[in-house]
Amino acid sequence: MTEKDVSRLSPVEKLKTESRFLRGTIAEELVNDLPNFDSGSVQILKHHGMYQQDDRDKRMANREKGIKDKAYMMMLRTRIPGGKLTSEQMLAEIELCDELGDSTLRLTTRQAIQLHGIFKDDLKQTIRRINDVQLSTLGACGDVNRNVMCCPAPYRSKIYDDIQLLADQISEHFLPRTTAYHELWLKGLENGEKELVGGGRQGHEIEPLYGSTYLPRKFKTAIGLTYDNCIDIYTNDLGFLAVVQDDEIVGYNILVGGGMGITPAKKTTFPGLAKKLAFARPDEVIAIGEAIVKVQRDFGSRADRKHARMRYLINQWGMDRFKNQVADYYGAALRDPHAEDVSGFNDHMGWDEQGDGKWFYGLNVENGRVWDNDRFQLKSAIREICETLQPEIRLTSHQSLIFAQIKEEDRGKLTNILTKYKVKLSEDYSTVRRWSMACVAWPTCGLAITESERALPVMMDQFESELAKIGLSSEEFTVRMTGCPNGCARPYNPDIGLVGKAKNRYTIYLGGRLLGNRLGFIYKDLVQFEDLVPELMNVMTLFKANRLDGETLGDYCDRIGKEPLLEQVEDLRSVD
Ligand code: SRM
Ligand code: SF4
Repeated sequence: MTEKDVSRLSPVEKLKTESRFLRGTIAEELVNDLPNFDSGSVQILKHHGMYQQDDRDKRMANREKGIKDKAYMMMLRTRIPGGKLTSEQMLAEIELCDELGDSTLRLTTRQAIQLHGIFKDDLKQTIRRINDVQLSTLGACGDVNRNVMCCPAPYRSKIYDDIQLLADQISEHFLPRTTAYHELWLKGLENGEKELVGGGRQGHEIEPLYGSTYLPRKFKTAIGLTYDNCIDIYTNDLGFLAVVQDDEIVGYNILVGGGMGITPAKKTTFPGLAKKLAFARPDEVIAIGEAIVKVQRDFGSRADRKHARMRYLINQWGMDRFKNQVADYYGAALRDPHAEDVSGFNDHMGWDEQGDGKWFYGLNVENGRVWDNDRFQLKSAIREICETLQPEIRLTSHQSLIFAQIKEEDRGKLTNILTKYKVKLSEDYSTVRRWSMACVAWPTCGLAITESERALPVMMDQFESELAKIGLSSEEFTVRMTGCPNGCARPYNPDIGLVGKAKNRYTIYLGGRLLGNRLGFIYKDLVQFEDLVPELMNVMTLFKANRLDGETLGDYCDRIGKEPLLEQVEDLRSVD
């Protein structure tokens, strides 16, 4: 690399290079008296699966009192490929949130679990205890491959076993190899043990895949099924869409370059759906996946983090050049994609048979927050179910969970426990609420501009009652809200996306679809929170009156288009 190239690197690249394979000054900072890490370490810590945050409610309250100090705390994300975990592992996370966290768990939009409110001094203990139950936070965040998603439905069939196995294999194959994680969190450095530093050796000896600077940006992988795109495959950097023939996965369509985050001030940023790259046989996918990661590693932008995701590289190069480069790294030509595409969606909520005489129950968790409060005690219910029935747990990419391996005679026991703790059953949710998602946003997310997790339920109360008035209570469509344009609840491809843009104001996106393979368009910008439901009800009224037979909300909005829709709403208002 020339001096000019080095000077163009983003500051995070310099930090990674100098971190000695993700060590930096974390060890020293862990034993100082400060409640927080310095800004450089914060970037490196992400690769260990954590973010430094502060309670923004407290920050505001403190500011009013003239106190500048922040209430620092850490968020820890556990990587769980395909969202598959045991009752024992779930119980360990619940115990940790009670003992060392803010007493809640957050099920994420990528089938992982987050603990919030962990103090710096408790980090080692928390991470050790997560690892004690064979889970890990390594690679859950940072410039590496993140939690690998796959359909979590626990049907007993080779297809479902195969995709879970592939998720586990890819997760393992793309994990960082540095021993820094083990040294920092799992060994007793505080007892005077010497740090094991991998200095002197070349990057690719220690990190064969990533080298010493890891990837230019986060990288996301998912494995999906054509007839059930519950993991939203098109929003990932890398997707493997299983092509099934005669109950057998014959191969995968490889999709590349999906991603949601945008920076409105930077007009060249855009949300993108993945595009089809090639078809690969099952025994070829990991090697081709590795070649794709290496192309992004070597050619993705390291100068501008806003353009560093793989979709910008593909956009700049075009698919042909990208495909040629992948083939070059793979060492063989790539086949053309198969004609199969996504055609269905299932959220796996409620009761279903596994196919081996046992049952599973998908429990809708509103916006992924597992907690006890005055109205319901979801955390206590999950704890009791895990302790007494010991189900296998599967997390969905819609922030919910599935209790699997339930015997016929235990089905009543499970629902009785949920009812005892006043937990609403999935069957009792309206579809619109059940299929809705909100990102975390306030008070923990440092990037939140508006409320999201705390705002969506309030909006849903109003929306449900207005929908009932026009007879659309059981209409099936998706609503996703985020507290900023980064898009953590994937708001750019559902029927309705609500994206926090300025204080208490949201951009309304319409025209996406449940299948996840179409982006919405901006319908209205900077809409006050209080006006969201009235604005949406205008559209719903038109939809009800003018939809074609069987047409979904997203398809209707896409067919009509933004300007005609706005004009028709104006006409509707003038009639009022
Ligand atoms: Fe996200 C950053 C939460 C899924 C795009 N995301 C963040 C941070 C870590 C804020 C930060 O950087 O300081 C948020 C922490 C909030 C908190 O207090 O917990 C955060 N993202 C989440 C989660 C927890 C939202 C949720 O409600 O579940 C999801 C965790 C997933 C996981 O288990 O790994 C989460 N984030 C997503 C998704 C959806 C997905 O991957 O399917 C996206 C859009 C897809 C994509 O990556 O393009 C997403 N998050 C972002 C971005 C924009 C990335 C970009 O390339 O533009 C950021 C900001 C950034 O990276 O700079 C971000
Ligand atoms: Fe935070 Fe924005 Fe992601 Fe919501 S979308 S969790 S506000 S970064």
